[in-house]
Amino acid sequence: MSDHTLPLSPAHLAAFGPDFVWGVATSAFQIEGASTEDGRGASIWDTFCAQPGKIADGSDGSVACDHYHRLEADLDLIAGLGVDAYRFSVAWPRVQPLGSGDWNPPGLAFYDRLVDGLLARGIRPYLTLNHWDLPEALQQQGGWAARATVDHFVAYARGIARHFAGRVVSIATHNEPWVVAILGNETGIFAPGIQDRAVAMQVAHHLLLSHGKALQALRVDGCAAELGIVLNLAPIHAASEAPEDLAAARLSDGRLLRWFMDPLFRGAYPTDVLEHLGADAPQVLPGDLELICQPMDFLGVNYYSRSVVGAAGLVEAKSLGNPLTDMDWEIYPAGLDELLQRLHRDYPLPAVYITENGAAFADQCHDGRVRDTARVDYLARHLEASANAILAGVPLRGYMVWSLLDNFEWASGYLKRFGIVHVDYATQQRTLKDSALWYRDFLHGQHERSAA
Ligand code: IFM
Repeated sequence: MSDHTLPLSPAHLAAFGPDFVWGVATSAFQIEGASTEDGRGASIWDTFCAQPGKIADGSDGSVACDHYHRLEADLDLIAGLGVDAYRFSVAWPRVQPLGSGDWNPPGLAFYDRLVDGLLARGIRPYLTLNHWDLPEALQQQGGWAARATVDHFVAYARGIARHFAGRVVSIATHNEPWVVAILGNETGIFAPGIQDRAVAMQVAHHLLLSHGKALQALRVDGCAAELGIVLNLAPIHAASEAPEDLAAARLSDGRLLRWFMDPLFRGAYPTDVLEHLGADAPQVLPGDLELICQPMDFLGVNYYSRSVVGAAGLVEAKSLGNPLTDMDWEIYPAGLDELLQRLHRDYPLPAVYITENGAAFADQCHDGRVRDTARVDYLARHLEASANAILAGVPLRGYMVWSLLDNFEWASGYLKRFGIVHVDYATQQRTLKDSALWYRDFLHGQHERSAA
């Protein structure tokens, strides 16, 4: 038993309801390792990690959590938490090494073992097709900036959906297209490391287009899984009421949230952002926006913090007065409720899932125990905010903790720990942190309440 008490009120606990889906989330590149085994092709993240200075600790994804070789034990670990669902991603270059053409049977077999192992343990598989690890072979042909990549993605999506038909309950096309476009192609701090705003916006458009085309194709194929996309969203607050700060915050909201939500749910890009981009706006062909605006079964929302923006740029989180995580992200649970209610007000939402929420802290493992009180508090307060959103009418249907395991945190390497399970990278020993014990007890309580 964890020795934390539950800070949620009975009304908050009841808000979730018996069908609410509780889960944990990971992604392929961050945990699998085995990056050159069994026919896996290279991804853009393998290439990026190999470039000196790109990853804070000089590390890469070649071993990560060695999940590829520890699958059965990790599945038992997931089952032991009592979750309903496990959100994972398929590494495109593991199943289709060049991103088009031949499939790789050993790669597919790994995900067969994963999906069947989840089902055998009574856990629902939530699959993400693209969690950033684009096959390097496609990057060589222009990556997401090339329109041909859209059709390669659709073929990949169809192959995966057919292969796992009847076994996965949910398929998300992309995880956080803003990150792929902006951090990967405008600021260049993520793979593939390009610094070009026009390229970034073309990438964003092609990601959205590939989402819409894939959804359309999967529906034609009779895919029965719930279909949707996962966005990283946040409230953007203005640094002050001054008109120039308000305008900067509005533009920032346009680039993060409305750039993705408007075409997905309204079939149009926001005009203020298009005007701001000028010549850097993407090339959009007739019919593209209709394709992007497909009906969706769910919207996945990844929430970590808010942003405060002024005319001078992003206000440093440490000046805002709230506690920070180890990423220097402000802890701001009220932003989750605010965000969900705003989405509900502004868009015709399908079912919403919090597909990621969690925090990195500098955890220490002593005598087999990790006392990550701050993470327990973070999770509990965000669950409270989630319950508030449900009580306000938001169609929130599920919540997944990011992340099951400490893992490869992209440009931060292994320096930042997001897991509710501690990983000792030297031994690959897994240790349930207090937050995992707390989540397990919380879920046990929720399941008992539902059964009563
Ligand atoms: O680790 C990432 C994940 O891959 C995508 N969403 C944010 C997480 C924390 O940075």
